[in-house]
Amino acid sequence: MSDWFERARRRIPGGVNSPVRAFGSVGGDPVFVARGEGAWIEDVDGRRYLDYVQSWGASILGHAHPAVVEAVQRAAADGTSFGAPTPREVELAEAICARVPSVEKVRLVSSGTEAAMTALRLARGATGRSKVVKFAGCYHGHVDALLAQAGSGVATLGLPGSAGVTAATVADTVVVPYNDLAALDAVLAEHGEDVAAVLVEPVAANMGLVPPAPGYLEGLRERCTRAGALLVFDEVITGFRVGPAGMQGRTGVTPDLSIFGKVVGGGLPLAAVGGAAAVMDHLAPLGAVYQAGTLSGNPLATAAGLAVLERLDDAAYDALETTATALETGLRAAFEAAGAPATVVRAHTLVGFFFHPGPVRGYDDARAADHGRYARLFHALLDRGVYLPPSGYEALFPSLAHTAADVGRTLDALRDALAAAA
Ligand code: KE4
Repeated sequence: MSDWFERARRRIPGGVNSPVRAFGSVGGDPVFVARGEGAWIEDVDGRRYLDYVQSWGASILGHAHPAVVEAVQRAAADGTSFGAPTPREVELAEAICARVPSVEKVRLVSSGTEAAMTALRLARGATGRSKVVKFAGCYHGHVDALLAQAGSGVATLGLPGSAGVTAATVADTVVVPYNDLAALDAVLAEHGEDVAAVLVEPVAANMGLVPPAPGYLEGLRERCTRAGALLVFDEVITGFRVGPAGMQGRTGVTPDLSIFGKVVGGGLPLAAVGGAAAVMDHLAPLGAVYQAGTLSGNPLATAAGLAVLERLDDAAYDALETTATALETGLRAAFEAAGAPATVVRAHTLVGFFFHPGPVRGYDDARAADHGRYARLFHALLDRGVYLPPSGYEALFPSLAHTAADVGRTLDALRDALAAAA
């Protein structure tokens, strides 16, 4: 065990500040990162890795992008936080609204969890309804009411998905399978009048990468409109990643509320919840839905977010999609050549794969994949200088700093790792 991990475990539960970092899904000790630059990270022992985690998608320009570093340094020199409104929060709110037509107003917070929690409370406050529907395998942060798993059968109320979450807290949470409109119909038939929100990742990326089936998002939109429930897109991963207006921009399906994170904060603690003014104005101090945060709209995070958004033009998204496509094609060819039954998925600029013959339509399929094989490949690639997400239930996040040569290097390492594993 590395010295740092040993030291960390003495003072931090599991040695990490977020469970997925502990390598629990893949085994072994986590890499302790000393620094990052572009597509690369360097560990405390000086080993370098091509990084496909990129702070779970936040570092879309790559690590330590000079424009982001300079924007944060300049902001820090003027003070790190005031607990008072600042111009840059307005500029970032305007930048989000300019990119996402469905967002007329936005509230900035410090994490995706906080954005999801706010969206949930806002949906309930705005509709006066209690139930919220989420989808098995989708993750929206560690909000108590959303740490629920599908009860037996599909339309039963949620069961606590974590210790410390009471049955009462998830009593109004209904969990149904992703990509299954009939399951949602059953829920709406039973609870429709009392459903405040249907919360969905428009591309699921927390059960591995599972795109919506054709017509699925349109089906959610139609059903929410009919039931009077708010459709909430959790675009924490897809927002500003798959395009300037996230999946709602790519599909033309317009949610009533959206939550954003990661990219929009440029790797600093910032997330956002946005939507029509008629809904957003229910938030305090205007409305009766309370929500607050000491560091919300933080001057450093808004500087980083603006520095990133202004560099995400059409050419950037084209370049990112080219990189993602090269990865997808190369992964598929390498697995086929190695005779490894795998399903490679690309959702615009996001890439993922399962050791599963496919199709992978939802959480049950994702869990049936060979995660032991993923773990072995993870370490074989780590030994070859490629750092994949330390879990088969995540997605790969190529950045704008990943060059064609980096993708080539990645695929060379993959072919070598698969041959060694054979
Ligand atoms: P945070 O509270 O971790 O900032 O965001 C929660 C969240 C909300 N919605 C979606 C779609 C998300 O993917 C996330 C967080 N993503 C995970 C990785 N897939 C964060 C990694 C971690 O937990 O350390």
